[in-house]
Amino acid sequence: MADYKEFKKVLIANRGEIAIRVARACRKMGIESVTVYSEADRNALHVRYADEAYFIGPSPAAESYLKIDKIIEVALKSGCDAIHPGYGFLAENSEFVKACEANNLTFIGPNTESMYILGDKTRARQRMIEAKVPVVPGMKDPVKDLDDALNRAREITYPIMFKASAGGGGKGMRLIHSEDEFKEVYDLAKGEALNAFGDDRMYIEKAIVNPRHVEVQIARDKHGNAIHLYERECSIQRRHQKVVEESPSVAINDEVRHKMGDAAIKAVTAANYDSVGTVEFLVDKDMNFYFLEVNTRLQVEHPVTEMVTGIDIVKMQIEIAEGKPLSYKQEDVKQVGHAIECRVYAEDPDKNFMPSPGQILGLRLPGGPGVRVDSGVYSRGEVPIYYDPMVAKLIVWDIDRESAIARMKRALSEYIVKGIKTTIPFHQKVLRNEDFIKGNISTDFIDKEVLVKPQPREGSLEVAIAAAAIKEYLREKELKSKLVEFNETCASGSPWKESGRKSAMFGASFGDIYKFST
Ligand code: MV4
Repeated sequence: MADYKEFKKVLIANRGEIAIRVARACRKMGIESVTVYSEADRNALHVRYADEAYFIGPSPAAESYLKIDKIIEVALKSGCDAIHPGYGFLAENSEFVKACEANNLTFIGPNTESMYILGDKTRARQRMIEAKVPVVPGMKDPVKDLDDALNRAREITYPIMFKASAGGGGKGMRLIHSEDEFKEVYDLAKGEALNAFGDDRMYIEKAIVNPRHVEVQIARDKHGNAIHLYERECSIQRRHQKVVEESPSVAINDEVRHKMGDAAIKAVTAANYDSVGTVEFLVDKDMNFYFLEVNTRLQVEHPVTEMVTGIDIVKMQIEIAEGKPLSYKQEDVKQVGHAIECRVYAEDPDKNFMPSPGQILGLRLPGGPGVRVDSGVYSRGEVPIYYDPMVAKLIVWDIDRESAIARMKRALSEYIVKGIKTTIPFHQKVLRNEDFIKGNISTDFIDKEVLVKPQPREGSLEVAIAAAAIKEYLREKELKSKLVEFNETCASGSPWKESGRKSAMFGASFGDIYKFST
């Protein structure tokens, strides 16, 4: 009985590396891929990779990648069966899912009902408590008023986390140490939540001190079959942006690992979830784990799980959307070796991670055994200012953590990006850090360990730095446009050879492209 529908053509409503990752899965599966692009992305790599690409509007995401009507229109006109949202943009927008359904297009992701349950943090918590998934000790319902809040906080005991029901991913969250502090920030926090989410419901959780962030990759099909693909350790974050992820986590043992996997399956089953997804947990120093939230999308860090399990998660996600039953049973899923991912951002680690957009003047990607690069950019391509500054992910696999760290160091030393600043040197610093090497990492790792250099605090200083950076950006841009003109007048053969030949004109800027930094 074939109660599934194989897709022939899929629209990818995203850009950059993830659009390419999805298009690769499509090509492997014999599915045609259609991408969309904004003004700033006319020459983007995802546009060149896909089988077809359509212009959808001006550079700001609100006028292009977030335009539901426009994306649906392209999907219908180009004859697609389904839409893959990637991550970010429309990936967790239930209005978009409804628009897909209304137009007979399959949304490659979960059903709207499970998205609704899991999208609201208090609702998700209630569901998990009913399903007996361990949650952080705290409230089941939002606070009524300040008095109620103070009473509940006294029962839970300080320190507490005051969280927005509509928040998530660290947004709308405050750590509070005392009753006095709570009185002071109560109205402020509610105002911020209202402003950010249009919803000021807040609830209280006991604060877990120096927690680790460990998440479990799951997959559940439309027939009720569910598996987990083990965990990812994501404690190395900066301002709730993950920087390095790995699998397995050094924070847990096999017993806890299996308990977490089971809890994750219980969590998604309780929400009648039907796609691939991620269940986030906090882990305390005694290896107790607590449910935080479910990410109802394909995640940036999915490759580390692919490397240790050998499972193509995007293919699995597409097959679930087609209505196929899972092709793996839990006992078929093995976690082998160790994988690490470094997210490469177009940011300047020496200037407080300020975005560093512009033209890439030279690019050399690492390779060799156990190395994977999911990159959304190419040499001479532009990194626009309009979108997330993550330009690529470097993922390595090796037999154990120590070897994987060595392999990542080797791969980072091969990775050369010219023209823009990236977080590659920062990753090299993290990988040399003694606590990281020992696996001694919690969510305050970066602030505590790596950013030892004091960052400017004063407003005037920050403004001065921003002004200097803009000036530098404009200067470089001018230089680059001259360079492109020059190269275009004598374009022939490989651009690499060409840039090597012309390097004399621009001093050392190209001369060292072929040199490794080890
Ligand atoms: C917490 C917590 C401590 N106690 N909840 C941040 C992301 C969001 N998903 C939840 N977060 C946290 N929730 C309680 N009850 C600490 C964090 C947290 C954190 C979690 C994971 C990774 C990095 C973090 C950085 C700061 C705070």
